[in-house]
Amino acid sequence: MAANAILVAVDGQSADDWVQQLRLHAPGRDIRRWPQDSGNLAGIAYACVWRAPHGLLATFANLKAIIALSAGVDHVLADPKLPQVPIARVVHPDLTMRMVEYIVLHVLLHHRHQRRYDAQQRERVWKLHEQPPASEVAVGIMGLGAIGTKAGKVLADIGFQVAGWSRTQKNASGIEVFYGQGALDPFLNRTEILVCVLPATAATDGILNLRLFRRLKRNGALRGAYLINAARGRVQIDADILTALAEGSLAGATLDVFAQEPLPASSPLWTHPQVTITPHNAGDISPRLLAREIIAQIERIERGEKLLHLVDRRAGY
Ligand code: NDP
Ligand code: OXD
Repeated sequence: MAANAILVAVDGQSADDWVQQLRLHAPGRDIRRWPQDSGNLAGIAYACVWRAPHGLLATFANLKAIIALSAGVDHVLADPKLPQVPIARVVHPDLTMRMVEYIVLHVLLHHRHQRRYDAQQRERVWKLHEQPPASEVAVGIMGLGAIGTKAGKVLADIGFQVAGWSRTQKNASGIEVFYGQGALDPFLNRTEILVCVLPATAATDGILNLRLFRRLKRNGALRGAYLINAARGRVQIDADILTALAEGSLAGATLDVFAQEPLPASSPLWTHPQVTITPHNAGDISPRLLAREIIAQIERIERGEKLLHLVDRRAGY
């Protein structure tokens, strides 16, 4: 019999949710949960994965496609035994908007001095700080894909001067576009609040480093440049963030992602007064809202159609 089972291999708590929601949208289908319910591995045709152990996918001899349950696919592409089947990732309005919420929230927390007011409240201090108009603050977004473009448009609607940086040329209304390595410095030189939503690839590893922070424009009223990294921990160098904060090339940072997650308790980032840390929750993927799309992806393959949101293995995203 031809392989047609769907396997959910998810590192974390949502595996049961995924299985339940996928079954709801494809009643009667053979949907399994790794590892306890993997069954005969030769029957597995579709693997839905989030941080599955390396080497696992290679044990499914009849695999037809890999569906990453995430926007970023670095966790899939890092598998040295990755089978040569198509890989799709998540692009969904719910995930995009959650990321946009996070980005706008943290841009505004900095822009409106909210962290300073929080500290003042603890000390019962009543003191105003200069608040520049959004139209005089330059936000720069690294990564003008599904998430970066939408976040840029919302920030531009609020009134910020928004620019984006991508690998290839883009057209996005309300956003000044810079692309390619040669345009990175001009993009940084005009950017006061830097948002990173790049994928983690060989080309972006460690890109958020001291050299880059020193090229950012410092906004006097906001006491310097600000970094928001909601991409992947691999793209930032923690020690360089600490140095940049100490020397003033960064006034502060919001970090959602880290090379090691959970961030070790020993990291000095936890207690740094200018750093805001969140536990990789900028975007959340809801099995309830996404399961229908995942089943639709599988049905596309079964109709002989191409997957949507295919990953380009060579580019790494
Ligand atoms: P997309 O693939 O739609 O966009 C990626 C963007 O990055 C594109 O504009 C691409 O350029 C650009 N890019 C890639 N490589 C380079 C490079 N070397 N130099 C310049 N630009 C580059 O991804 P999404 O917007 O859907 O997601 C972006 C990332 O956000 C994910 O890969 C993931 O790591 C992260 N993420 C984090 C979440 C969280 O909870 N913290 C949740 C969701 C996503 P081009 O347009 O030219 O291809
Ligand atoms: C993603 C994530 O990439 O949740 O979707 O980080």
